[in-house]
Amino acid sequence: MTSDMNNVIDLRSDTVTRPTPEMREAMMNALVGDDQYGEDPTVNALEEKSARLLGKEAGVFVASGTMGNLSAVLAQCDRGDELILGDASHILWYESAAPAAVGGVSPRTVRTAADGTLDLDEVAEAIRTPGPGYPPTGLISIENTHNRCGGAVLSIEYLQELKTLAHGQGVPVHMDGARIFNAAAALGVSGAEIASYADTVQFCFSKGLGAPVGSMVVGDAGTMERVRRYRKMLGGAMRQAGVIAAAADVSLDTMIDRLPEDHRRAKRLAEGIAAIPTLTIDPATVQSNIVVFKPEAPLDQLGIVAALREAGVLSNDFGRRGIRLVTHYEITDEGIERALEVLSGVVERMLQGQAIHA
Ligand code: TLP
Repeated sequence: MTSDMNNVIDLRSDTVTRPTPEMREAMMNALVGDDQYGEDPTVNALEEKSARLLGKEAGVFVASGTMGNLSAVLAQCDRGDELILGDASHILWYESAAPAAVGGVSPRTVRTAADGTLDLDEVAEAIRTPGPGYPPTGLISIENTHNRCGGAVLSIEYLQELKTLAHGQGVPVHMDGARIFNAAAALGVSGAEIASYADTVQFCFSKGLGAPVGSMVVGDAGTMERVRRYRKMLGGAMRQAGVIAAAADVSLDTMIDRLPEDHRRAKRLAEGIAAIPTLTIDPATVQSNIVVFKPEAPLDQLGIVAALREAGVLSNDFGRRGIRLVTHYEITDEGIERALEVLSGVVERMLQGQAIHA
């Protein structure tokens, strides 16, 4: 059953996607074993396939993107180390301060630019020189695509420069690539090309790829051994996890190539929104499947989110950044057009209401 069939257009996130019939079938038939003995063939195959796909030595299947990011941070930072990351990054905003709270790793934030990049001079300045009073820089984390920056995609040139800077100072790079395949689709390059500029990458099966559960951390074999140990410590080592790995495997085979459809629909959504008075968005900035627009005064942002919900269109209040809409495989062309009609009706009614009360 899709969101459209339920008559609700759920644009809150691509995390809301439900498994496809093919995924459910694969889950039903999955070969399983005890993964903590390394005996789940479906998990083992998924880890190998994911590592291969991203050009890395090894992979570790984890329960969520948050667990993937955290175990990658713990594997590469000691307590008291600093983690350089953007002030708009998902790790900083939405992961319950996990690196600090769980790992004793101190976040050192650098401004995130509108295009999702961290200014390289600022990063260079943030990297510590050794000294007894300074916390060592353990890791630099970047996000690609960038959630709070409206799905912005980091360019290959930028990734190259960041890697050169970081490695020049002996600091590894982690990529929160929850949506790395969206980035690859947007740039027309392979996931492996993008991943080659980071030491570790976390990506999610449970977002645009439509699988119900799971993320993967990939990197060199030694670091992945450490990730596996931290996954256990975090309570994330599973048993017959092949049941969920089977759906993730189908997502790699069937969902990556269709991501450009989501990007096309996001673009159309952005263009439609740009044509509605008092809503602000530059469609040229929409590079992947995330659309963030800003209602201008006198429109009330929370009022719009509530009125949309009432009319069966679900969106996300994104604070000062505006309202976030995310396209995914359950959103059709008709869904986009209907969402635009509803949004334009909501705005029109609000503006009329304002005029009456003026
Ligand atoms: N993002 C969710 C919310 O947490 C905001 C969403 O709806 O977009 N990295 C990035 C870039 C993400 O967008 C997310 C989830 C995660 C990590 C965390 O993944 P999960 O939710 O699996 O822990």
